[in-house]
Amino acid sequence: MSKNIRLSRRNLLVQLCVGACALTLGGCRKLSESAWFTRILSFGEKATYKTQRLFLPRKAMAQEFLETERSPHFRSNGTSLPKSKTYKTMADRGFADYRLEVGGLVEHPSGFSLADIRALPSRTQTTRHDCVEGWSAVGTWKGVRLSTLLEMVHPKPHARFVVFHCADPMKGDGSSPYYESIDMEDAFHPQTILAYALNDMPLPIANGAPLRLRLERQLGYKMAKYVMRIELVEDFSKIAGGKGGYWEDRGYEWYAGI
Ligand SMILES: Nc1nc2c(c(=O)[nH]1)N[C@H]1C(S)=C(S)[C@@H](COP(=O)(O)O)O[C@H]1N2
Ligand SMILES: [Mo]
Repeated sequence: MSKNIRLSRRNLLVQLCVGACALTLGGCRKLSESAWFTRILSFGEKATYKTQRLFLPRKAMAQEFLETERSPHFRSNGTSLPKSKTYKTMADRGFADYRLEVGGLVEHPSGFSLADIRALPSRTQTTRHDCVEGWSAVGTWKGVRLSTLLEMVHPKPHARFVVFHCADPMKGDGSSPYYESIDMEDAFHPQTILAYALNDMPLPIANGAPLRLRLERQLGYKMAKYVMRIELVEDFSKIAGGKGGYWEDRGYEWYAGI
């Protein structure tokens, strides 16, 4: 191979890297809530969603790490203890009467206790969590694949999104519970799990006990903690602010790919 070809190849690689960094940079910066930023964001969001759908194979896996690479401490962010009486009572009883409701556009709406969920086949994965506020942490998560639960309830053909309703009210008056949504492609991704353990211990309350979503190819705010109810829908425009998530209703991108 001539020197020239090697050089130009290197150049191309550098350019590809710069391009890739530019694509992910949006996810590294703390989001401003200003109107102009939100407008730019929603343009970038469409571009990122399309670019990722174009270049990444549909089932591309997020990087997994060794257990020895775990962060010494997996911090908590956002809610660390839901301010709801029902939740606190449930937590005091060790979540013995917790039931995950799965309904909406499904043939068999169902409820699952934690024991039911723990009895299903599990998946364990050590992954890096990236928060939009600029911190990351590596942790080992164990849980049930979301696809396993969905296959049990039989989604109807027109179900397009999975909505996660959480226990934590985001307003002082107890209203505006945290919520999130993902599409069916991410819902059936093998690394999309509902986790009940972190670093070989039962999931701490600070990290979303008894059950939290892990969605390894998107940013932290997509990974709903304290999941109480899962609803399959054709469209989320009638739920809360209509943008598919608590932070999305406040200007964050719906597809937060890393
Ligand atoms: N129900 C709920 N889920 C949530 C949040 C929240 O405040 N409430 N915060 C999100 C954000 S911004 C991040 S970065 C992660 C933090 O997860 P951790 O507390 O396990 O670090 O949870 C996400 N899921
Ligand atoms: Mo976050």
